Amino acid sequence: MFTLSDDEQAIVETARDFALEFLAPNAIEWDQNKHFPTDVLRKAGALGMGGIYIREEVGGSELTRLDAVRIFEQLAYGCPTISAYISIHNMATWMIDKFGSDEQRHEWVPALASMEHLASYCLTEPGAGSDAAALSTKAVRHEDEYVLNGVKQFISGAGSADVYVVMARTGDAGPKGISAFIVPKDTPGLSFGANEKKMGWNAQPTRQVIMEDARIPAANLIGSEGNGFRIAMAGLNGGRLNIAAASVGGAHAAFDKAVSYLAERKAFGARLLDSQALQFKLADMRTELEAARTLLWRAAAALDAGDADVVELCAMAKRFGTDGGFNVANDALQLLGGYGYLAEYGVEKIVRDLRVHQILEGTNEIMRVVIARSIVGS
Ligand code: FAD
Ligand code: 2MC
Repeated sequence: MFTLSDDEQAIVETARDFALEFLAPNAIEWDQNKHFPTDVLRKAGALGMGGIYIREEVGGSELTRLDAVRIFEQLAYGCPTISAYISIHNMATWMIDKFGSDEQRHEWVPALASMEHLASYCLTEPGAGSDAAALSTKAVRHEDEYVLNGVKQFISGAGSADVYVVMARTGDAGPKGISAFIVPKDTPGLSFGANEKKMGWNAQPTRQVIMEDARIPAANLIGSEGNGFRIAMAGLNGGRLNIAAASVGGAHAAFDKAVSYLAERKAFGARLLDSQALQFKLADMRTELEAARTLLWRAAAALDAGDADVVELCAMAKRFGTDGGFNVANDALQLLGGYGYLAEYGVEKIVRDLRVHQILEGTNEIMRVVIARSIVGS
């Protein structure tokens, strides 16, 4: 498992080359200009990165979750924000491919897998974040339509995405009253809030998704009524791994920048890289990254195998990888001294981008809730 086959290596190299050619040279500018590079996303789609673990029959690449975490790590080496958006797009697309009917899969997935269309995942609401099963957006069936009313908060890609996978209440309070829907962008009654001003993740928009009597065909229900929360959570298991992979990739880029800087920078009559104190810091950072990657691969293999402990393993890998990735990037910033604080060196941007990975796709406190429940039972 830890030695890649030629095919697996080629997949990693494709993602790496793409990140170095199209993401890394532009990442600082996109951050500063708050530019969402949809043209570059379509190039990623052409390489099969819009449907990494989607079935080939509907245009996907049908790779494994292990391939996916390796791909997202490489993409994040170029830009964590773009890697993370592509991950969210893959998560929403997978939910349709995995739980949708054949008609839905053939109607929606091919254009998503190629990234001709972009997807957003809509779970969080202003009044329901960590306690996602408390969501209050309503979907009421009227003959052959559902009418949706409610507001989704913090939706990545909103306004630019073409397809919104929306979790809404069709039944009683709690997780069993929730259903999942495909809501196209041109749905009457669907609108978007302002692009949020954020600390990081500036190369992708974050907006409210507002539904006011938004009418969609009843055929856009994914699976059956009452299954939406399980579908949403199943999507998040892989999403959590990919977000942690994006933390590891971003942190690795910051680490490499720190090593290069220390090799050039002279102080007290020697290269800073010759200081054993700083070498020890680098040794710890490198160890953190390897440990995070190893746990990620372990959890991804469990997801591929459908192991019984996959939920808690994904939560562990998310918690460990996003905390470790942030800490390594922040340490890299420190190693660059004052230059680490300047935008042009690219490290402060990585720190800002990685900070939110500790909050979204389930906060790291919620990851501890999930892990703890697996220990004590609930
Ligand atoms: P709250 O739930 O209000 O939590 C506040 C604090 O309390 C946190 O520290 C939390 O960990 C802690 N806390 C809450 N409950 C417990 C508990 N039981 N035990 C211990 N601590 C607890 N959501 C989507 O659906 N789609 C998206 O595309 C999306 N993109 C996002 C992009 C960005 C940039 C951001 C910032 C968020 C995004 N989110 C998205 C929302 C994200 O998932 C939520 O912000 C997150 O789940 C936390 O919810 P909350 O913000 O309401 O915090
Ligand atoms: N995988 C598969 N199934 C899951 C699951 C998971 N990770 N988590 C829960 N479920 C199932 C669970 O097994 C149960 O199924 P059943 O009815 O068959 O027994 C059902 O879902 C309800 O689960 P719980 O009883 O555990 O629900 P509860 O309300 O107690 O808490 C909790 C669930 C806290 C774990 C969940 O609300 C959660 O993960 N909160 C965090 C929300 C979150 O991650 N938001 C991310 C938004 S997306 C984002 O940020 C992006 C950037 C895209």
